[in-house]
Amino acid sequence: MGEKIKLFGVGKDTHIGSINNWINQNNGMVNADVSPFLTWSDWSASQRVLFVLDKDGLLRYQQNISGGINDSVYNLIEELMDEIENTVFGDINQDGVVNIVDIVQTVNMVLGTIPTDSLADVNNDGLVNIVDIVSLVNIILGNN
Ligand SMILES: [Ca+2]
Ligand SMILES: [Ca+2]
Repeated sequence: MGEKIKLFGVGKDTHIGSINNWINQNNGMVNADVSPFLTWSDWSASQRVLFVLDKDGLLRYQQNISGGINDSVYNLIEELMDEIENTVFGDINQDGVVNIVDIVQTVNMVLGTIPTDSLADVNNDGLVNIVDIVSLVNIILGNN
């Protein structure tokens, strides 16, 4: 499995000269949003806003941290890590077991008959395809 937590910053490219201020002298990953700052606009961002997304990419928290980071963020991050730990690898329909139903659901995603879910990207390559179906079969057969 990949990293549990990813942190990255987004700033306006017109302020790239202040990148040391963005990342506070560390090697944090940043993305410079170019004019007309569509990412910035899409997220209704302003300076120093922290967004926390869950493993499904859903926004779980948003706060301006100019005055510091609220303690509840740390609790939320622990909760989100627990959600990841409690996820059964290959359990596409999230019923707690990996079986033929998960394969059928993934086949339907590959065929385009149901929307793709990132859970079905079993080998974590960004695609849901036959390789993930093979990976599921191997999980069920205990060959992984
Ligand atoms: Ca399942
Ligand atoms: Ca995949």
